[in-house]
Amino acid sequence: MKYLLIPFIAFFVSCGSKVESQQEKSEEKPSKGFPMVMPHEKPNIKLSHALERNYDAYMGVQPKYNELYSQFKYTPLKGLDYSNHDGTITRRDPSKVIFENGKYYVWYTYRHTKTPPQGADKSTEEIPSSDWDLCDIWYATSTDGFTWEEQGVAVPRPEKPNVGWRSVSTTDILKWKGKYYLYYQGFMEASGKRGDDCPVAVSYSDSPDGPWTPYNKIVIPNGGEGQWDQFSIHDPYPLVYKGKIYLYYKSDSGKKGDWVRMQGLATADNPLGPFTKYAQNPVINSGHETTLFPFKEGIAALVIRDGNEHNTVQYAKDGINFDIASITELMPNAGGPFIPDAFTDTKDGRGITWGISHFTSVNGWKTNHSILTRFDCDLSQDLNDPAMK
Ligand code: AAL
Repeated sequence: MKYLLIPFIAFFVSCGSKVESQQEKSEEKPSKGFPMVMPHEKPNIKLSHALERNYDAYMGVQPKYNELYSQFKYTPLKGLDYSNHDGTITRRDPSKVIFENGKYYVWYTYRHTKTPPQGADKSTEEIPSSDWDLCDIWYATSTDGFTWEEQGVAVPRPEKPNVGWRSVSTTDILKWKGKYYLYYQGFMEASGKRGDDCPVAVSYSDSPDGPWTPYNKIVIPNGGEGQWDQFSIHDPYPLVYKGKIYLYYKSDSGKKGDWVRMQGLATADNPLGPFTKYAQNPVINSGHETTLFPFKEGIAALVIRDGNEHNTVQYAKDGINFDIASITELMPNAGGPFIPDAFTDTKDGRGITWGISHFTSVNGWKTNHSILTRFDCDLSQDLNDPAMK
């Protein structure tokens, strides 16, 4: 008799296990997939590689929530003479903007030559090879950041054989213990004749209005034979961070027509050096010109023109290990931002909202002159923070 019961028992056991598995299933509440309303915090569900990146890499799940995302607006500068467009005058590669003595200051590459640039082969003592050949460092001041008054030369080209006798260009400013330092590229022959082998020189002053004393020594030398920064130390860009001078720079490695532009870091305890290059340079794998600023506890970078990661804003919590924080467009070439805390060794960088950059006019493939412009953006912790204006 009892054997007759076995199938009935098996049936009820299987139902029970079905009920149990349905219960288990309902307890598992199988994922409905990624939710319709994008959560701002990383959801506790299995994500695709791209969604993992979306939560782990960027500062915000969409650009509008990302503090390090911005687009850029441009405004011509009033007060500078823009009447000349024959290529004989250029203003380009502005420094960061500082605020001293109740006004803003900016320094930049200035060229006024008889002819527009003619390329390295046709260059002479008077004919420039490129837009940044036969240049001096000039400066301008402003009370509102829109209308500027050109003050004239700050650092002229020195006499031969001093560093920069051919051209001084692409300067940036450092304020350190009450003194001012202008770092710049010091060309010893026309750019393009391997004159891009320029190292970095520096002049110093007790006032942003000068007079400036050239140190007349190379403070950041070219890299050694075969090193990535052998041929050029461009766009010197000093900040004060972790109690030191963090000077970022760009180099062109590779060969003519196939340049690779990346950014390195050199640090020092004294503005006149010695500077120590970071052992794992380059620290940014893309970018042309250098634009960086303290942000929260780290350093942010505008990675502007070249390389796989051009058109990105990047961030390094330690000022060294950079990751992409956002992707953007129409970035300010050679941007020189106004950074209220560039030299305060801040532990909570406020960011940037405006600065000076340049546009370059190109005849065919030749760059023949550039003009300065103002850019505005929102890469700040608080756009309405009065300190950012
Ligand atoms: C700029 C900068 C450096 C180069 C030249 C002038 O974009 O990278 O300064 O030497 O071009």
